[in-house]
Amino acid sequence: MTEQPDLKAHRQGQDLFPTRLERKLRMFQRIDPVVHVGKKQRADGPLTEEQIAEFERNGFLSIPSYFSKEGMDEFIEELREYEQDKDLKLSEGTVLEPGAEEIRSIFGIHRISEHFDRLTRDPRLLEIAQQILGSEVYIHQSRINYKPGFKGKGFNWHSDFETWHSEDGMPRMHCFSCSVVLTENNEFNGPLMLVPGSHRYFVPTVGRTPENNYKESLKSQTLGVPDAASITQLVIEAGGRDGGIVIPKGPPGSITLFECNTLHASTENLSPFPRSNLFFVYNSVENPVVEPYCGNKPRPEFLAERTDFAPLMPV
Ligand code: 6CS
Ligand code: FE
Repeated sequence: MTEQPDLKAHRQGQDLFPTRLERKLRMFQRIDPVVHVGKKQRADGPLTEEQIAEFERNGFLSIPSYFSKEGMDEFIEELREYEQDKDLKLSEGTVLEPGAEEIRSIFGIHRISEHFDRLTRDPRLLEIAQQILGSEVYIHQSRINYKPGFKGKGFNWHSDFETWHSEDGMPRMHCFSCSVVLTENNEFNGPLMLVPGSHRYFVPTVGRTPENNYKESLKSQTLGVPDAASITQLVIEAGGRDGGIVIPKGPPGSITLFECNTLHASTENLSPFPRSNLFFVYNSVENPVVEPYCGNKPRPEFLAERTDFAPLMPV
């Protein structure tokens, strides 16, 4: 572990989370809270104290069958329609699998569909977001990850915050993702893999970010991947072969909340069946993005909200 970031230098303009440099920097301890409310108000919301404590300790919390399976049907139907929609396939926020015609992700889904927009503001999710972040919130990014059967490729190890900080200009760790399972997630279909406790460290990565990096990184990520030694260290600290990597499993309607800095990855989907998850990234209105810290021009708005930081209102 290296020395902590120099807060005095930060006040003079130095980046608190230096990353994507040519030289390797060692990981250091997190400086921001994980749950952004005091002990007293923590009970104010849908999550129990046990659940909040688990999220704080592990950097994620999975709740199987949070919504009913039937409640997910309308969303799955809408997805099937998107698969047939040629214009949508060509549009900027749609990412295809490397070398294939299959849809990998659709970004900005809450801007495309009223259904999905309403789900981001469903009190059952919105109140969780407010409870964890201790403030009003807005959507920094939304997406559907498709993972078609046989062809769905994986995502290499990364912390989302590392990308959102360097490429989008998200100042601090005051943000988390909510993944909603639309089709069962199991060990065969390329599920999300998380490293418990990894959110407590920031791992700087090596390599300058080229302009328009997102065109590559959303298909296959190479930059922003921590070095093998750091990943190994975090997995060993989390229990190594015994619990160092966790796969939340569950039927449609299950949710996983994971902190913006939790190390995660996923493998290919070699099962015959598609696996679709929805992601809503809730950011605190106190943490709106500024200019990207990597010095590049900002990524497009379908990847990162840059204009509308108005608090989400419940439906
Ligand atoms: O670059 C991004 O913003 C996205 N990429 C990954 C691999 N995860 C988070 C995020 O959606
Ligand atoms: Fe990610």
